[in-house]
Amino acid sequence: MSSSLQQWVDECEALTRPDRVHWCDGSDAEAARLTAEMLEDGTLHRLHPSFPGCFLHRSAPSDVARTENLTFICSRDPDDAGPTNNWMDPDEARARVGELFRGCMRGRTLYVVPYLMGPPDSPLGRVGVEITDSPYVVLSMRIMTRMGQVALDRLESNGAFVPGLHSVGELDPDRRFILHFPEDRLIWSYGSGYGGNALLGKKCFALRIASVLGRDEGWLAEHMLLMELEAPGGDRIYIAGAFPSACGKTSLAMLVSPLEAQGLRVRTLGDDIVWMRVGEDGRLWALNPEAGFFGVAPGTSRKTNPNALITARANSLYTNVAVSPDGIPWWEGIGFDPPPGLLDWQGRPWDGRGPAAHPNARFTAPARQCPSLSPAYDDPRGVPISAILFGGRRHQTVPLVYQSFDWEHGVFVGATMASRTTAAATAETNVLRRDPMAMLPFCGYHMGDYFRHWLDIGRRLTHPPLIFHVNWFRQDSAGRWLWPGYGENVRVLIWILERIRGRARAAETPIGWVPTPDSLHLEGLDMARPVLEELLRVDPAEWRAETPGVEEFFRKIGDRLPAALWSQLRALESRLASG
Ligand code: OXD
Ligand code: MN
Repeated sequence: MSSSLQQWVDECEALTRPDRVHWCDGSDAEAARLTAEMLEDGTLHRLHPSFPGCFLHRSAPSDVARTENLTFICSRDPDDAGPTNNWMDPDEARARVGELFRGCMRGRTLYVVPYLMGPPDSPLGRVGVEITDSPYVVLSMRIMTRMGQVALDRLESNGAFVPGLHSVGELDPDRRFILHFPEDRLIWSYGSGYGGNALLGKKCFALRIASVLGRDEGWLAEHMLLMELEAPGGDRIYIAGAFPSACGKTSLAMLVSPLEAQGLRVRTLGDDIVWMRVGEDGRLWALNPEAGFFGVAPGTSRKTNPNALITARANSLYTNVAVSPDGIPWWEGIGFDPPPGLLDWQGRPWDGRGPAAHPNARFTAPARQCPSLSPAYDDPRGVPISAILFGGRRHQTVPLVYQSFDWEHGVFVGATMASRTTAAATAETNVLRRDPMAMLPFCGYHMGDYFRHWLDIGRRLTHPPLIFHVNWFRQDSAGRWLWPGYGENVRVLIWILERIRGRARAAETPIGWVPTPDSLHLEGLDMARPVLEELLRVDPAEWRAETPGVEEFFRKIGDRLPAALWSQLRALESRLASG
């Protein structure tokens, strides 16, 4: 064992004063013992036998989502955190939150959780070690990462790891802090047991700290899904897609193609996080560092995402879903009526008023169980990316799909994307906010430097992926969805594939290349021509109304915003003026 790891564990033990220290090996026996203890103390509840190895967890009602307002980047220089992050002075953070950690594990067990992000033997793989007093976090990390001996083996050969100290504390939102020390590659999380706050391999390491590692070492850590599209004849391309939380990354990554009989099929590599590097061949190579899915349950049904239901049918944790008296999970949008005697997410008999499942209820399920998992999922090299998608929830203005003119314009498209907020974070929902590259809550450094890093990566790519923006959420004037979404999204992917092959037709508009109505493969889909035209419409007047918001956002980023993005904005304005 690495002496620096032992030393850090000793320091954490001295600070938090647990009754016991347990080093996790990730074994089945360990998981069975923790599960039995949590069933005993009521942290977990058994589900129906038709969900083997699955358990329900009900969180504290004030601890149901990521708390962006309590998440801080503690860089030495506040400018390195930039205007889009909360910043706390690192010394102040250590003093203030150190006080909360002092003695907080008395009466509890301190678990040491070594974990590997990325496939074993991948040059991009990284080790993290989480110290936590939550057995629910341990079981979740066992699903979401490659946990235990595999990580210790890797540590043995290289010694480097990202330490993360976590305690649920008192689960009090007034005593909750999610802290990142980018210079020390260190994470401290206190006062929450919720996935994005407490499973430190996920947002804290694989996005915020990894984005800083990527900046310093020349690669990218992104809030993206990763998927494979197989074309008739067996050709495969790989697509990465950045969408804000709870905007359908999981269902897109697990899409069941209605055109499978024609040889068009989608396979899954990841639904949330992608690490990407420039390959020696000048292409962008990507992998999913995670080993599981932490998916939003509400809205998941046999129609919207059958693969997710199958994936989470065994060996999974369900958090804050409703449940029938005999232990069948239920949530809004599951596709069948609530069973009699339903208990809501807090375990109370559901009275039919208000949501039964929390809108951010989750399943935590092993990737290996996903029926559509790509064989390339575990490839230590990752996969070469042919297309990058950016997208969000936009009810107006933004067409179903458009292609950027080139990489730099694509970076502008990603940098200026916006979306309606969802229940994945504790803040007002359904308000439009700029969420560049879907990284607003996850970029561990200054957003202007992050955009520059994207531009630099582009310069190193001799075969850059094409960049697209997609929007499944456009509505008509009566508020009805124009596009069916889910499996039918494959039709947009086909257009993208054909653009890559240089075959699909597109019309040049001020915002980029938009499909001509006849270039989309819509056979078998009942779509009236006026609806299609509305979906693809680019209205210069509506877009002119967008640009002041972009300008305001760029001004907020300040003088670290690359000049190239200002030029892109001015160029867009002039195309719109003549459009
Ligand atoms: C997530 C999120 O849980 O983005 O993936 O909130
Ligand atoms: Mn996410």
